[in-house]
Amino acid sequence: MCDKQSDTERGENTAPIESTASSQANNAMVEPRGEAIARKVSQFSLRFLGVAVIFGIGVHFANQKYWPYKPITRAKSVLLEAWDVGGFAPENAVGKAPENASRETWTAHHPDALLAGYRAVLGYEPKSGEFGMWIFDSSGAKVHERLLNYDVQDPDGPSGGSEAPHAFHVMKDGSVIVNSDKGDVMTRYDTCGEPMWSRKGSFHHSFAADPRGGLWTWHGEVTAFDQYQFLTRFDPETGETIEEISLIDDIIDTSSENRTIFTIVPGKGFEHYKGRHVVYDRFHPNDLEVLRPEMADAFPQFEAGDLLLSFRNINMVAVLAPDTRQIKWWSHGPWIQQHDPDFTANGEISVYNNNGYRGESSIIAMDPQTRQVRTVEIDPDFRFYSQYMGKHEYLQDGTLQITVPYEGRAMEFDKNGRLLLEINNIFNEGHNAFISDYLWLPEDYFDIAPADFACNNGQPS
Ligand SMILES: [Ca+2]
Ligand SMILES: [Ca+2]
Repeated sequence: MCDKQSDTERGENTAPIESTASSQANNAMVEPRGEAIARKVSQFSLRFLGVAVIFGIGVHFANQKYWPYKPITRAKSVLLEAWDVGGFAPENAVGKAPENASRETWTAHHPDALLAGYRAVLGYEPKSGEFGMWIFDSSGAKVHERLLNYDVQDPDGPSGGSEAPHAFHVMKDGSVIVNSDKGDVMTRYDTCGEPMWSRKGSFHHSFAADPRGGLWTWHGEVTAFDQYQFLTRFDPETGETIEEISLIDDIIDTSSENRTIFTIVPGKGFEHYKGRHVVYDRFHPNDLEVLRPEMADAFPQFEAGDLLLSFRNINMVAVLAPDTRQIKWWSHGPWIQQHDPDFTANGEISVYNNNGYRGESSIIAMDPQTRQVRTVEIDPDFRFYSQYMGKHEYLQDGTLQITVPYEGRAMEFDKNGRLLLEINNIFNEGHNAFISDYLWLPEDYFDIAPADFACNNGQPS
Protein backbone atom coordinates (compact mmCIF):
# COMPACT_ATOMS: atom_id res chain seq x y z
CA MET A 1 0.00 0.00 0.00
CA CYS A 2 2.85 2.33 0.80
CA ASP A 3 4.20 1.84 -2.68
CA LYS A 4 0.86 2.71 -4.22
CA GLN A 5 0.57 5.84 -2.15
CA SER A 6 3.97 7.03 -3.16
CA ASP A 7 3.09 6.27 -6.78
CA THR A 8 0.12 8.56 -6.64
CA GLU A 9 2.17 11.10 -4.77
CA ARG A 10 4.63 11.16 -7.61
CA GLY A 11 1.74 11.62 -10.03
CA GLU A 12 0.49 14.55 -8.02
CA ASN A 13 3.58 16.51 -8.81
CA THR A 14 2.69 16.53 -12.46
CA ALA A 15 -1.07 17.03 -12.32
CA PRO A 16 -2.56 17.25 -8.88
CA ILE A 17 -5.96 18.79 -9.33
CA GLU A 18 -7.66 15.45 -9.14
CA SER A 19 -5.00 13.04 -7.95
CA THR A 20 -5.49 11.05 -4.83
CA ALA A 21 -2.72 10.87 -2.31
CA SER A 22 -0.42 13.58 -1.20
CA SER A 23 0.07 16.18 1.42
CA GLN A 24 -2.43 18.95 1.70
CA ALA A 25 0.42 21.38 1.35
CA ASN A 26 1.34 19.92 -1.99
CA ASN A 27 -2.18 20.53 -3.24
CA ALA A 28 -2.65 24.02 -1.91
CA MET A 29 -3.59 26.77 -4.30
CA VAL A 30 -0.66 28.97 -5.02
CA GLU A 31 -2.56 32.19 -4.64
CA PRO A 32 -5.65 33.12 -2.69
CA ARG A 33 -8.68 33.77 -4.81
CA GLY A 34 -8.89 37.18 -6.43
CA GLU A 35 -5.18 37.83 -6.58
CA ALA A 36 -4.13 37.83 -10.19
CA ILE A 37 -0.48 37.96 -9.28
CA ALA A 38 0.69 37.88 -12.87
CA ARG A 39 -0.60 41.41 -13.28
CA LYS A 40 0.83 42.71 -10.02
CA VAL A 41 4.34 43.26 -11.15
CA SER A 42 5.35 45.31 -8.12
CA GLN A 43 4.70 42.35 -5.87
CA PHE A 44 6.71 40.03 -7.99
CA SER A 45 10.20 40.98 -6.84
CA LEU A 46 9.22 40.85 -3.16
CA ARG A 47 7.64 37.50 -3.70
CA PHE A 48 10.66 36.32 -5.67
CA LEU A 49 12.96 37.36 -2.85
CA GLY A 50 10.76 35.66 -0.28
CA VAL A 51 10.60 32.45 -2.20
CA ALA A 52 14.33 32.59 -2.85
CA VAL A 53 14.97 32.91 0.88
CA ILE A 54 12.52 30.10 1.60
CA PHE A 55 14.22 28.09 -1.08
CA GLY A 56 17.59 28.62 0.57
CA ILE A 57 16.27 27.62 3.96
CA GLY A 58 14.47 24.78 2.26
CA VAL A 59 17.67 23.26 0.99
CA HIS A 60 18.80 23.01 4.57
CA PHE A 61 15.50 21.55 5.84
CA ALA A 62 15.19 19.23 2.88
CA ASN A 63 18.66 17.89 3.54
CA GLN A 64 17.80 17.44 7.20
CA LYS A 65 14.21 16.23 6.42
CA TYR A 66 12.84 18.56 9.11
CA TRP A 67 9.18 19.38 9.37
CA PRO A 68 8.85 22.30 6.89
CA TYR A 69 10.33 20.20 4.13
CA LYS A 70 7.07 19.73 2.17
CA PRO A 71 5.83 23.35 2.26
CA ILE A 72 9.27 24.42 1.14
CA THR A 73 9.49 21.98 -1.71
CA ARG A 74 6.12 23.34 -2.73
CA ALA A 75 7.34 26.93 -2.65
CA LYS A 76 10.18 25.84 -4.86
CA SER A 77 7.84 24.17 -7.33
CA VAL A 78 5.63 27.29 -7.39
CA LEU A 79 8.56 29.44 -8.37
CA LEU A 80 9.76 27.03 -11.02
CA GLU A 81 6.26 26.66 -12.44
CA ALA A 82 5.75 30.43 -12.61
CA TRP A 83 9.08 30.69 -14.37
CA ASP A 84 8.13 27.92 -16.75
CA VAL A 85 4.70 29.20 -17.77
CA GLY A 86 5.52 32.90 -17.61
CA GLY A 87 3.02 33.90 -14.92
CA PHE A 88 1.46 32.89 -11.65
CA ALA A 89 -1.58 30.66 -11.58
CA PRO A 90 -2.92 27.98 -9.25
CA GLU A 91 -0.62 25.01 -9.35
CA ASN A 92 -1.14 22.99 -12.52
CA ALA A 93 -3.93 25.24 -13.79
CA VAL A 94 -1.61 26.03 -16.69
CA GLY A 95 0.34 23.68 -18.90
CA LYS A 96 2.23 23.60 -22.14
CA ALA A 97 -0.12 23.82 -25.11
CA PRO A 98 0.10 20.90 -27.56
CA GLU A 99 2.42 21.81 -30.42
CA ASN A 100 -0.29 22.03 -33.05
CA ALA A 101 -2.90 23.69 -30.81
CA SER A 102 -4.49 26.71 -32.44
CA ARG A 103 -3.60 29.98 -30.73
CA GLU A 104 -7.16 31.24 -31.15
CA THR A 105 -9.73 30.37 -28.49
CA TRP A 106 -12.30 29.12 -31.02
CA THR A 107 -11.08 27.41 -34.17
CA ALA A 108 -13.76 25.84 -36.31
CA HIS A 109 -11.93 23.77 -38.93
CA HIS A 110 -15.23 22.91 -40.62
CA PRO A 111 -17.79 25.44 -39.36
CA ASP A 112 -20.59 24.16 -41.61
CA ALA A 113 -20.31 20.69 -40.10
CA LEU A 114 -20.76 21.83 -36.49
CA LEU A 115 -23.97 20.91 -34.75
CA ALA A 116 -25.79 24.19 -34.07
CA GLY A 117 -26.12 25.02 -30.39
CA TYR A 118 -24.36 26.52 -27.42
CA ARG A 119 -21.08 25.22 -26.07
CA ALA A 120 -20.25 25.77 -22.42
CA VAL A 121 -16.78 25.44 -20.94
CA LEU A 122 -15.81 25.11 -17.27
CA GLY A 123 -12.23 25.88 -16.26
CA TYR A 124 -9.58 28.35 -15.17
CA GLU A 125 -10.03 31.84 -16.54
CA PRO A 126 -6.54 33.34 -17.07
CA LYS A 127 -7.57 37.01 -17.33
CA SER A 128 -9.18 37.11 -13.92
CA GLY A 129 -7.14 34.37 -12.30
CA GLU A 130 -10.38 32.71 -11.19
CA PHE A 131 -12.30 29.58 -12.05
CA GLY A 132 -15.41 30.11 -14.10
CA MET A 133 -17.54 29.11 -17.05
CA TRP A 134 -18.18 30.64 -20.41
CA ILE A 135 -20.62 30.02 -23.25
CA PHE A 136 -20.11 30.21 -27.02
CA ASP A 137 -22.91 30.45 -29.56
CA SER A 138 -22.97 28.46 -32.82
CA SER A 139 -20.71 30.98 -34.54
CA GLY A 140 -18.08 30.79 -31.82
CA ALA A 141 -18.89 34.17 -30.27
CA LYS A 142 -18.39 34.16 -26.51
CA VAL A 143 -21.83 35.29 -25.39
CA HIS A 144 -21.45 34.84 -21.64
CA GLU A 145 -18.69 34.63 -19.03
CA ARG A 146 -19.13 33.92 -15.35
CA LEU A 147 -16.73 33.66 -12.44
CA LEU A 148 -17.73 31.17 -9.77
CA ASN A 149 -17.65 32.63 -6.32
CA TYR A 150 -16.45 29.65 -4.24
CA ASP A 151 -15.35 31.75 -1.26
CA VAL A 152 -18.86 32.83 -0.30
CA GLN A 153 -19.94 29.28 0.53
CA ASP A 154 -16.67 28.12 2.00
CA PRO A 155 -14.80 31.04 3.60
CA ASP A 156 -12.20 28.71 5.13
CA GLY A 157 -11.20 27.64 1.66
CA PRO A 158 -11.14 24.12 0.20
CA SER A 159 -9.76 21.63 2.72
CA GLY A 160 -8.28 19.60 -0.13
CA GLY A 161 -6.30 22.63 -1.24
CA SER A 162 -8.02 23.40 -4.53
CA GLU A 163 -11.36 24.92 -5.39
CA ALA A 164 -10.94 23.86 -9.01
CA PRO A 165 -14.35 22.75 -10.27
CA HIS A 166 -14.65 19.29 -11.76
CA ALA A 167 -18.09 18.84 -13.34
CA PHE A 168 -20.95 21.19 -14.11
CA HIS A 169 -24.61 20.89 -14.96
CA VAL A 170 -26.14 23.88 -16.73
CA MET A 171 -29.84 24.52 -16.03
CA LYS A 172 -32.42 26.11 -18.31
CA ASP A 173 -32.48 29.34 -16.31
CA GLY A 174 -28.77 29.69 -16.94
CA SER A 175 -27.79 28.71 -13.40
CA VAL A 176 -25.10 26.09 -13.05
CA ILE A 177 -24.39 23.35 -10.49
CA VAL A 178 -20.71 22.72 -9.86
CA ASN A 179 -18.84 20.10 -7.87
CA SER A 180 -15.14 19.59 -7.28
CA ASP A 181 -12.83 16.93 -5.95
CA LYS A 182 -10.85 18.88 -3.38
CA GLY A 183 -13.42 21.45 -2.28
CA ASP A 184 -15.96 21.11 0.52
CA VAL A 185 -19.19 22.24 -1.12
CA MET A 186 -21.42 21.61 -4.11
CA THR A 187 -23.12 24.79 -5.27
CA ARG A 188 -25.73 26.08 -7.67
CA TYR A 189 -24.65 29.47 -8.99
CA ASP A 190 -26.95 31.99 -10.64
CA THR A 191 -26.01 33.76 -13.86
CA CYS A 192 -24.08 36.34 -11.82
CA GLY A 193 -21.97 33.66 -10.16
CA GLU A 194 -23.67 33.99 -6.79
CA PRO A 195 -24.84 30.90 -4.88
CA MET A 196 -28.52 29.90 -5.01
CA TRP A 197 -27.90 26.94 -2.73
CA SER A 198 -24.80 25.28 -1.42
CA ARG A 199 -24.34 21.89 0.21
CA LYS A 200 -21.46 21.00 2.45
CA GLY A 201 -19.80 17.71 1.64
CA SER A 202 -17.53 16.07 -0.84
CA PHE A 203 -19.73 15.79 -3.93
CA HIS A 204 -17.40 14.97 -6.74
CA HIS A 205 -16.44 14.18 -10.30
CA SER A 206 -19.60 14.05 -12.41
CA PHE A 207 -23.28 14.83 -12.86
CA ALA A 208 -25.86 12.79 -14.71
CA ALA A 209 -29.57 13.47 -15.07
CA ASP A 210 -31.97 10.70 -14.07
CA PRO A 211 -35.12 10.43 -16.25
CA ARG A 212 -37.15 10.07 -13.03
CA GLY A 213 -35.83 13.44 -11.92
CA GLY A 214 -32.76 14.59 -10.08
CA LEU A 215 -29.06 14.46 -10.78
CA TRP A 216 -26.61 11.75 -9.79
CA THR A 217 -23.21 12.53 -8.37
CA TRP A 218 -20.61 10.78 -6.22
CA HIS A 219 -20.38 11.67 -2.55
CA GLY A 220 -17.36 10.76 -0.41
CA GLU A 221 -17.63 10.14 3.33
CA VAL A 222 -15.37 13.15 3.98
CA THR A 223 -13.24 13.54 0.85
CA ALA A 224 -13.52 12.43 -2.77
CA PHE A 225 -10.79 9.87 -2.17
CA ASP A 226 -12.29 7.91 0.72
CA GLN A 227 -13.20 4.23 0.62
CA TYR A 228 -16.71 4.93 1.95
CA GLN A 229 -18.52 6.42 -1.03
CA PHE A 230 -22.15 7.04 -1.92
CA LEU A 231 -24.11 7.37 -5.15
CA THR A 232 -26.31 10.36 -4.49
CA ARG A 233 -29.34 11.51 -6.44
CA PHE A 234 -30.36 15.03 -5.52
CA ASP A 235 -32.88 17.66 -6.51
CA PRO A 236 -31.12 20.30 -8.65
CA GLU A 237 -33.64 22.95 -7.60
CA THR A 238 -32.76 22.68 -3.92
CA GLY A 239 -29.69 20.47 -3.59
CA GLU A 240 -31.59 18.09 -1.31
CA THR A 241 -30.88 14.38 -1.49
CA ILE A 242 -33.56 12.20 -3.10
CA GLU A 243 -31.80 8.88 -2.62
CA GLU A 244 -28.38 7.63 -1.63
CA ILE A 245 -26.78 4.22 -2.23
CA SER A 246 -23.76 3.18 -0.20
CA LEU A 247 -21.04 1.71 -2.39
CA ILE A 248 -19.74 -0.59 0.35
CA ASP A 249 -22.86 -1.49 2.35
CA ASP A 250 -25.39 -1.62 -0.48
CA ILE A 251 -23.25 -2.93 -3.33
CA ILE A 252 -19.83 -4.40 -2.57
CA ASP A 253 -20.65 -6.15 0.71
CA THR A 254 -23.93 -7.67 -0.46
CA SER A 255 -22.33 -10.77 -2.00
CA SER A 256 -19.01 -12.53 -2.27
CA GLU A 257 -19.35 -12.17 -6.03
CA ASN A 258 -19.59 -8.40 -5.76
CA ARG A 259 -16.62 -8.34 -3.38
CA THR A 260 -14.63 -10.36 -5.89
CA ILE A 261 -15.54 -8.03 -8.75
CA PHE A 262 -14.29 -5.13 -6.60
CA THR A 263 -11.08 -7.09 -5.89
CA ILE A 264 -11.72 -7.39 -2.12
CA VAL A 265 -9.93 -10.30 -0.45
CA PRO A 266 -12.18 -12.51 1.78
CA GLY A 267 -12.30 -11.33 5.36
CA LYS A 268 -10.93 -7.91 4.57
CA GLY A 269 -12.88 -4.90 5.74
CA PHE A 270 -12.82 -1.26 4.81
CA GLU A 271 -11.40 1.81 6.45
CA HIS A 272 -13.28 4.95 7.32
CA TYR A 273 -11.78 8.40 6.86
CA LYS A 274 -8.94 9.00 9.32
CA GLY A 275 -7.45 12.13 7.84
CA ARG A 276 -6.79 13.37 4.37
CA HIS A 277 -4.94 10.76 2.30
CA VAL A 278 -4.33 8.53 5.32
CA VAL A 279 -6.56 5.73 4.02
CA TYR A 280 -5.79 4.34 0.58
CA ASP A 281 -8.05 5.55 -2.24
CA ARG A 282 -9.06 1.99 -3.07
CA PHE A 283 -11.71 2.59 -5.74
CA HIS A 284 -11.64 6.23 -6.85
CA PRO A 285 -15.18 6.33 -8.25
CA ASN A 286 -15.38 9.01 -10.91
CA ASP A 287 -18.52 8.64 -13.00
CA LEU A 288 -22.05 7.35 -12.82
CA GLU A 289 -24.99 7.70 -15.13
CA VAL A 290 -28.34 6.17 -15.93
CA LEU A 291 -29.36 4.11 -18.94
CA ARG A 292 -32.03 6.39 -20.32
CA PRO A 293 -35.25 4.82 -21.70
CA GLU A 294 -34.65 6.11 -25.23
CA MET A 295 -31.33 4.26 -25.35
CA ALA A 296 -32.37 1.08 -23.55
CA ASP A 297 -33.31 -0.85 -26.72
CA ALA A 298 -29.68 -0.71 -27.81
CA PHE A 299 -28.69 -2.65 -24.66
CA PRO A 300 -30.85 -5.81 -24.51
CA GLN A 301 -29.06 -7.20 -21.45
CA PHE A 302 -29.72 -4.03 -19.43
CA GLU A 303 -32.83 -2.12 -18.42
CA ALA A 304 -33.67 1.56 -18.42
CA GLY A 305 -32.59 2.93 -15.06
CA ASP A 306 -29.50 0.73 -14.72
CA LEU A 307 -26.43 2.63 -13.58
CA LEU A 308 -23.10 2.79 -15.37
CA LEU A 309 -20.25 3.22 -12.87
CA SER A 310 -16.54 3.92 -13.19
CA PHE A 311 -13.75 3.17 -10.68
CA ARG A 312 -10.41 4.56 -11.72
CA ASN A 313 -8.15 2.79 -9.27
CA ILE A 314 -9.31 -0.71 -10.22
CA ASN A 315 -9.67 0.17 -13.94
CA MET A 316 -13.28 -0.98 -13.74
CA VAL A 317 -16.45 0.00 -15.53
CA ALA A 318 -19.62 -1.73 -14.31
CA VAL A 319 -23.38 -1.74 -14.81
CA LEU A 320 -25.49 -1.97 -11.67
CA ALA A 321 -29.19 -2.72 -11.25
CA PRO A 322 -29.90 -0.18 -8.54
CA ASP A 323 -32.91 -2.00 -7.03
CA THR A 324 -31.38 -5.47 -6.69
CA ARG A 325 -27.77 -4.22 -6.28
CA GLN A 326 -26.79 -6.82 -8.85
CA ILE A 327 -23.70 -6.08 -10.92
CA LYS A 328 -25.01 -7.00 -14.36
CA TRP A 329 -21.79 -6.41 -16.25
CA TRP A 330 -18.23 -5.36 -15.55
CA SER A 331 -14.85 -5.07 -17.15
CA HIS A 332 -11.46 -4.26 -15.71
CA GLY A 333 -9.88 -2.63 -18.73
CA PRO A 334 -8.57 -2.72 -21.40
CA TRP A 335 -8.80 0.95 -20.38
CA ILE A 336 -6.41 2.17 -17.71
CA GLN A 337 -7.36 4.74 -15.05
CA GLN A 338 -10.41 5.64 -17.11
CA HIS A 339 -12.82 8.53 -16.68
CA ASP A 340 -16.26 8.84 -18.14
CA PRO A 341 -17.77 5.68 -19.60
CA ASP A 342 -20.95 6.45 -21.57
CA PHE A 343 -23.79 4.37 -22.98
CA THR A 344 -23.81 5.15 -26.69
CA ALA A 345 -26.69 4.94 -29.16
CA ASN A 346 -25.12 2.06 -31.13
CA GLY A 347 -25.16 -0.27 -28.14
CA GLU A 348 -21.52 0.14 -27.18
CA ILE A 349 -20.07 1.49 -23.95
CA SER A 350 -17.48 4.10 -24.87
CA VAL A 351 -14.80 4.94 -22.33
CA TYR A 352 -12.38 7.84 -21.92
CA ASN A 353 -9.20 5.81 -21.51
CA ASN A 354 -6.77 8.13 -19.72
CA ASN A 355 -4.05 5.52 -19.97
CA GLY A 356 -2.32 7.27 -17.09
CA TYR A 357 1.50 7.44 -17.05
CA ARG A 358 1.61 6.30 -20.66
CA GLY A 359 1.52 9.60 -22.48
CA GLU A 360 -1.43 8.97 -24.82
CA SER A 361 -5.11 8.74 -23.99
CA SER A 362 -7.84 7.36 -26.25
CA ILE A 363 -11.52 6.58 -26.51
CA ILE A 364 -12.20 2.85 -26.35
CA ALA A 365 -15.59 1.39 -27.27
CA MET A 366 -16.73 -2.05 -26.13
CA ASP A 367 -19.79 -4.04 -27.10
CA PRO A 368 -20.89 -5.28 -23.68
CA GLN A 369 -22.51 -8.42 -25.14
CA THR A 370 -19.62 -9.68 -27.24
CA ARG A 371 -16.87 -7.81 -25.38
CA GLN A 372 -15.50 -6.83 -28.76
CA VAL A 373 -13.39 -3.69 -28.42
CA ARG A 374 -12.08 -1.00 -30.71
CA THR A 375 -10.23 2.26 -30.37
CA VAL A 376 -12.21 5.15 -31.77
CA GLU A 377 -10.31 6.60 -34.72
CA ILE A 378 -9.59 10.31 -34.71
CA ASP A 379 -7.22 12.41 -36.78
CA PRO A 380 -3.78 11.11 -35.67
CA ASP A 381 -2.47 14.69 -35.56
CA PHE A 382 -4.90 15.41 -32.76
CA ARG A 383 -4.35 12.57 -30.37
CA PHE A 384 -4.58 13.72 -26.79
CA TYR A 385 -3.42 12.97 -23.27
CA SER A 386 -4.85 13.68 -19.88
CA GLN A 387 -3.28 11.92 -16.95
CA TYR A 388 -6.26 12.79 -14.79
CA MET A 389 -9.83 13.85 -15.40
CA GLY A 390 -11.30 14.14 -18.90
CA LYS A 391 -14.73 13.66 -20.40
CA HIS A 392 -16.20 12.73 -23.75
CA GLU A 393 -19.66 12.75 -25.25
CA TYR A 394 -21.35 11.66 -28.47
CA LEU A 395 -23.80 14.25 -29.74
CA GLN A 396 -27.00 13.38 -31.59
CA ASP A 397 -25.38 13.74 -35.03
CA GLY A 398 -22.51 11.43 -34.11
CA THR A 399 -20.05 14.22 -33.29
CA LEU A 400 -17.53 13.11 -30.66
CA GLN A 401 -16.59 15.73 -28.09
CA ILE A 402 -13.36 15.20 -26.18
CA THR A 403 -12.29 17.37 -23.24
CA VAL A 404 -8.57 17.30 -22.44
CA PRO A 405 -8.16 19.10 -19.11
CA TYR A 406 -4.38 19.26 -18.90
CA GLU A 407 -3.93 20.25 -22.53
CA GLY A 408 -6.41 23.06 -21.90
CA ARG A 409 -8.48 22.21 -24.93
CA ALA A 410 -11.70 20.63 -26.05
CA MET A 411 -12.15 19.11 -29.49
CA GLU A 412 -14.96 17.83 -31.67
CA PHE A 413 -14.58 15.14 -34.31
CA ASP A 414 -17.06 13.95 -36.90
CA LYS A 415 -17.97 10.29 -37.46
CA ASN A 416 -14.90 9.84 -39.61
CA GLY A 417 -12.54 11.25 -37.03
CA ARG A 418 -12.09 14.54 -38.84
CA LEU A 419 -11.38 17.46 -36.51
CA LEU A 420 -14.27 19.93 -36.69
CA LEU A 421 -13.57 22.25 -33.79
CA GLU A 422 -10.95 22.99 -31.18
CA ILE A 423 -11.40 25.28 -28.23
CA ASN A 424 -8.17 26.34 -26.57
CA ASN A 425 -8.17 28.03 -23.18
CA ILE A 426 -5.24 30.28 -23.97
CA PHE A 427 -2.97 31.41 -21.13
CA ASN A 428 -0.14 32.78 -23.28
CA GLU A 429 1.59 31.95 -26.54
CA GLY A 430 2.95 28.61 -25.41
CA HIS A 431 0.52 27.62 -22.70
CA ASN A 432 -3.11 26.68 -22.22
CA ALA A 433 -5.11 26.84 -19.01
CA PHE A 434 -7.09 24.03 -17.47
CA ILE A 435 -10.51 22.99 -18.83
CA SER A 436 -12.41 20.57 -16.62
CA ASP A 437 -15.72 20.10 -18.39
CA TYR A 438 -17.38 20.95 -21.70
CA LEU A 439 -21.01 20.70 -22.79
CA TRP A 440 -23.08 21.11 -25.92
CA LEU A 441 -26.59 22.52 -25.41
CA PRO A 442 -29.38 22.91 -28.00
CA GLU A 443 -30.10 26.40 -29.32
CA ASP A 444 -33.51 26.44 -27.61
CA TYR A 445 -32.17 25.10 -24.31
CA PHE A 446 -32.22 28.29 -22.26
CA ASP A 447 -35.23 30.23 -21.01
CA ILE A 448 -33.30 33.43 -21.74
CA ALA A 449 -30.56 33.67 -24.37
CA PRO A 450 -27.14 33.62 -22.64
CA ALA A 451 -26.28 37.00 -24.19
CA ASP A 452 -29.17 38.41 -22.14
CA PHE A 453 -28.28 36.82 -18.80
CA ALA A 454 -28.38 39.27 -15.90
CA CYS A 455 -24.61 39.44 -15.57
CA ASN A 456 -21.41 38.91 -17.47
CA ASN A 457 -18.42 38.30 -15.22
CA GLY A 458 -20.45 39.52 -12.31
CA GLN A 459 -21.21 42.85 -14.01
CA PRO A 460 -24.76 43.74 -15.11
CA SER A 461 -25.00 43.03 -18.83
CA1 LIG B 1 -20.37 9.10 -18.44
CA1 LIG C 1 -19.68 11.52 -21.10
